[in-house]
Amino acid sequence: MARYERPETWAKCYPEAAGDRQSPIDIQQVNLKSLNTNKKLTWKYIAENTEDVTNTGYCWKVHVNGEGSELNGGPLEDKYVLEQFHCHWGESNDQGSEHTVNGQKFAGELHLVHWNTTRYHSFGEAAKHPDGVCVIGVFLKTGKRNLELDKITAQLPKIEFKGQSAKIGVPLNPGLFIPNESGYYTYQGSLTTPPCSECVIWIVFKEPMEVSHEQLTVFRNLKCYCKEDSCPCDEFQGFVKNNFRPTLPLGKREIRECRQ
Ligand code: BO1
Ligand code: ZN
Repeated sequence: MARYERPETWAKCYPEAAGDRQSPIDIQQVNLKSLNTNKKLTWKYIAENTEDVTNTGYCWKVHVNGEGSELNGGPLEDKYVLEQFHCHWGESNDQGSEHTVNGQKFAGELHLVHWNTTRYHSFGEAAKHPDGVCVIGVFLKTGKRNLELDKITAQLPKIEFKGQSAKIGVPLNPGLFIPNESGYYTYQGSLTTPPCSECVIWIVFKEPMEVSHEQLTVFRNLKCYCKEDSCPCDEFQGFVKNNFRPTLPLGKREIRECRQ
């Protein structure tokens, strides 16, 4: 994406965005089936492998060296490794999440993006297959300051402009963002930004993580344009906020619930 186009226009350039397995969705109680598995969902991340944080012009994104990380069990048949994590947020605390629950929006949503290393050799290859990617979604709600997230917000003033990156500099365990003892919802969907590939097994936790209003304010100070006036990208002004895609129809899909 050269610049942030409205989601309604994505399908012109990215035909998959008009498909019938798109994300996000509204997770409605009436549609839930229970997840029948005796495999517990488990994850392991290496705090030292969290590398740098980038202002993409659309969100902040932390790149991870997936070595030694592992996500499996629950609805997953294979082993997945962490590639990156990023957030979506609103201009105010009453919106910002991509998924909604019975129509309710949260202040934001963290996405931990994994790909299937049992079957595929790269993220790019995995993204061409229906079981290639697994994204864990965790809702953000305002409350206590999140100390692990502080390691990211501490860097954001250094990457005010699109395209800038900074080292995290300290070990950061993304597993600490995942709520303990929380059930989750799972369904088959897509990437929520172009190319909107229909390759994602979504796992959306029921329990939100708490972040402070001040931490969200730091997110909202990121700019969606480059520092150089000469930059060819055609975005000149504005802050990164409301970077969530509206929900799309569930269609014939099922949402399965794991009550924990
Ligand atoms: S999301 O988690 O559904 N919001 C999402 C949306 C888009 C991507 C990932 C997650 N995009 C892909 C890019 C790839 C890149 C990969 C990992 O992210 O299409 O080019 O390798 O960073
Ligand atoms: Zn996302």
